[in-house]
Amino acid sequence: MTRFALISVSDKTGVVDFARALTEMGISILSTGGTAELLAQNGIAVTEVADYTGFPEMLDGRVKTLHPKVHGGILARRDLDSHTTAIASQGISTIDMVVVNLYPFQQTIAAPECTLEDAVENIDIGGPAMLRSAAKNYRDVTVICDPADYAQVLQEMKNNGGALTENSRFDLARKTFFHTAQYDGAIANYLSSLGEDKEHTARSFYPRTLNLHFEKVQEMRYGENPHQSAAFYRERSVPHGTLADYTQLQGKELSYNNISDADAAWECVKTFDEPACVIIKHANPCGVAVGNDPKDAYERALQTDPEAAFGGIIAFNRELDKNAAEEASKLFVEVLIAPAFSPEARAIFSGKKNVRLLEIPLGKDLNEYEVKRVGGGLLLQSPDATNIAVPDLKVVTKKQPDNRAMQDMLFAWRVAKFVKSNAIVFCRDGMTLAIGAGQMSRVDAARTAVMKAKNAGLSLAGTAVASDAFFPFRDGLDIVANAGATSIIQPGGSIRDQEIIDAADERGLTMAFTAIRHFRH
Ligand code: 93A
Repeated sequence: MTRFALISVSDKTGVVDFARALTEMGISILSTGGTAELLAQNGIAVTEVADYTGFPEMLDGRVKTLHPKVHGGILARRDLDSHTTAIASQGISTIDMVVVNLYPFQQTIAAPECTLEDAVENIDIGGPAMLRSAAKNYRDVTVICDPADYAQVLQEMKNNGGALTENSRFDLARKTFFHTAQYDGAIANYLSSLGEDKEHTARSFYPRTLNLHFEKVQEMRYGENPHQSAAFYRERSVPHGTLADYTQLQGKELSYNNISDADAAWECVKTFDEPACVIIKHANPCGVAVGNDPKDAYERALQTDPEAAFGGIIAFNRELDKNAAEEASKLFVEVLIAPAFSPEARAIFSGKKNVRLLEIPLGKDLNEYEVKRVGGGLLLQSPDATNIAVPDLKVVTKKQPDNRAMQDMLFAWRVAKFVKSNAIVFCRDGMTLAIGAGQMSRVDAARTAVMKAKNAGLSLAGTAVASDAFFPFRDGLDIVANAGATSIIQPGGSIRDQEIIDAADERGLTMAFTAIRHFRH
């Protein structure tokens, strides 16, 4: 019996070699216009679908494969006599493999000059119909929607007498329905992002309806607490250098809290250009420092709060080398993250089987949206992507900052962005000295930071302080000044700004406004 594969692809990567390998296994190829032409040019025997159906491609290609001879051949159950006789009586052959990838809708709409007409023409109808028919009939048909699967399919066919196992066909079917759902989701998102104007040209960043598609990476033993279940999902195309781009080199399975804290550590450390180290506990930094090298940065970061760092998550923005690994291995840590680990560093941690080592490429890409679940709903926002520099600051006090105060303020501001609100961060010489995080009042955030510095035996004399939002009253400012701070960086924008500026002048401080706020909840 002749076996048929139907191949119809927009992305023609690898299709010639794949089709050739199929023909060498005795499989006959049916194909659509452009794909058939390419295969024929490469010396592969191919029958055009139009010749097989006796029906020409029409309507500028809108109708190419939407024909009972195609869909009957895919959908017929081979185990039912009624089905096999029905197709035989109509001269329909079974189609045992469907290889389709779709019109590039997502790439089309990504182009800034894309019109609604371009988008509509790139909505594939026949392709998803074939994919869905084949996936539905996975017991008898192999469906391939991704060129990345060609090699594995061929390998399995060779090892398995020319056919895939039912398990593999099921996996491919599942992948296919995810793919067509994502494709339709992209179309729905696009159409519901269009404005009400006649031309539908204006597009909103936030569509009226939203389809999000994520793939499960793992289920955890539990969630934030042992009585909660949990799973981790990853986007189909992960932004380069974000947490989900990780490779785990060793260690126990990542937990829910590990992943959440590792994300905070990594997002913070990657904002620094110099060698930096960030130590996170319960989603807040408990030590951040830059240094001459990773070891130096680590030792400085650890000084802020060695008590809290116990069982923490540590991230570096440089390869973790032997020296830094030796130091970090003295502390009980849950996760270490770096863009690379030297062989010596790997060897040092190989004796500590429980420590999870995550390698993540350094990259500046961010999520398209930040997402927060609320009861029955979802909050979306763009990521907090701003980083300020010296020219963005407005010095509001009589006293001007010297270069050192300026650098300290910028460093403190960078860290404050990653501290849960209300946040007060004391820094000096590229390291944190005290962090007050997650307080319901700003004055308590200041008190907490000062108390923590005292506990750690650290002096706050001559420090810069960052406040993630404006001081509503002068009390918070007085507390940080009493503790020894000499410069303050904050957004400004309070109705009492003048009162706060006067207080800073009275205390002989220098203060700069950023006009940007960094709430983080
Ligand atoms: O215009 S369609 O929606 N109508 C169809 O009947 C149809 N059949 C296959 N698009 C259709 N296709 C798509 O054509 C496939 O999904 C594939 O992306 C593309 C391959 O066309 P060609 O082989 O001519 O390059």
